Amino acid sequence: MTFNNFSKLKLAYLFLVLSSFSLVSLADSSMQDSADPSSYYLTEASTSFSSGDWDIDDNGQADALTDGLMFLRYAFGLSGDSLLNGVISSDSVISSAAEIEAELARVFASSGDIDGDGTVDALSDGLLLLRYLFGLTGNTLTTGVIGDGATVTESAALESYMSALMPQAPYIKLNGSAFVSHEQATTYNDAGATATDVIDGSIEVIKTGAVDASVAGTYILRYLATDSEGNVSRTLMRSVTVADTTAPAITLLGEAVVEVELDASYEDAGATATDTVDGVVEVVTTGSVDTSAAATYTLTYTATDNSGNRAITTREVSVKEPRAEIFNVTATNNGGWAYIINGVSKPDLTLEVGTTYTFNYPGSHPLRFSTVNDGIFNGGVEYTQDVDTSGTNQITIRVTSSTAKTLYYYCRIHARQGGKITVTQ
Ligand SMILES: [Ca+2]
Ligand SMILES: [Ca+2]
Ligand SMILES: [Ca+2]
Ligand SMILES: [Ca+2]
Repeated sequence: MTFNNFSKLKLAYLFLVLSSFSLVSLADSSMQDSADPSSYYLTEASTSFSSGDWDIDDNGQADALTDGLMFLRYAFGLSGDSLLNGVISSDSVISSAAEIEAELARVFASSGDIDGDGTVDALSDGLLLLRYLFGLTGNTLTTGVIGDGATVTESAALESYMSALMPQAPYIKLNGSAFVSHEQATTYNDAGATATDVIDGSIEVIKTGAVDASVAGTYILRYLATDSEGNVSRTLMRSVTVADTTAPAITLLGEAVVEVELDASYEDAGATATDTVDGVVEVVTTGSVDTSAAATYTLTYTATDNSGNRAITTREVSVKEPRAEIFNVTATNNGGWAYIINGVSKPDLTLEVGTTYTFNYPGSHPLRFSTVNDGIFNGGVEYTQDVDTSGTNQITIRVTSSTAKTLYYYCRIHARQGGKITVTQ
């Protein structure tokens, strides 16, 4: 390699090292996705982690874009923010620049002189480590970075040296968030964790703890992995909070919009409610319907589960405006008197609740009502509830839900002149 090429390569690395841009997008890396503070959760201090290996930020593994770049920047003499910006794993347990610098100082002193020339140099030792952590081997590891005084120059020897300082315990990483809110009474599927080891590769994660999704509470799950040499990863935890946050489902019985005749009786069909956790839940109805006053009334149904989640639904009940109807009444004698109502002789009448009926009768045949056929001529009495006889040759009856269901109209003067009345809602 010419001096010119060597210099270009050095400058390119210098740019990479000093760049303040995020380096995550520049290369494939096992670096964490983001600096989400809830992405890990340790049971205890990571006492199992030794300092002095390439895992500078103590997240459990040595990565090019975190530990490797940190080592390189440190070798360039950077410190503080310019040393750490963008290169700390989100699951690192080291939080201060001082701790990182102390760890770097240890690694530098004990192992930093990778090529054995007696000094720790960014453009030789630093780049060797960065390349190694990127997975480069052979000539691609060593080209352009072995200085004149190097005593270790063969890639195999360099790889062996750096390999010995890779963290030996498995690296464990939680899938999903460390703090999970889970809806009670729904199936909980844990996202688990993954573990990798520099020697064993992908290894099994042992999870302890369980979530009972049917019972509200906070559950702790623990994850760890052990490699073939018995090295144990750090223990990660996940906190799963199971709670009922779903309101009951209310089922309205009957229609949501109801019309009722004036003065009719109204019996509400009500509503039922069920909750995913509490089962059948009581429904409280508020509001009322006054069928004697034409208006629209709102009934409100509320169901609350044991966790305080509340569902509300309503029904509109409209009481109709009053109606009126007039019967023209005459009388005829065909061997006995008979009322003619709207042209029909002694008809059976049907009267509806909510309507006021006016009978205009001839003066000599005063029409009256009774609950007994033919009224006073058959042992009955005159029916007067909601009946008005104050008009001249006129009687009105306001038919309500409390009006007798069967009535008879008769002439107060002549027997067997009337007929039957049926009252309907
Ligand atoms: Ca690390
Ligand atoms: Ca060196
Ligand atoms: Ca191992
Ligand atoms: Ca609920």
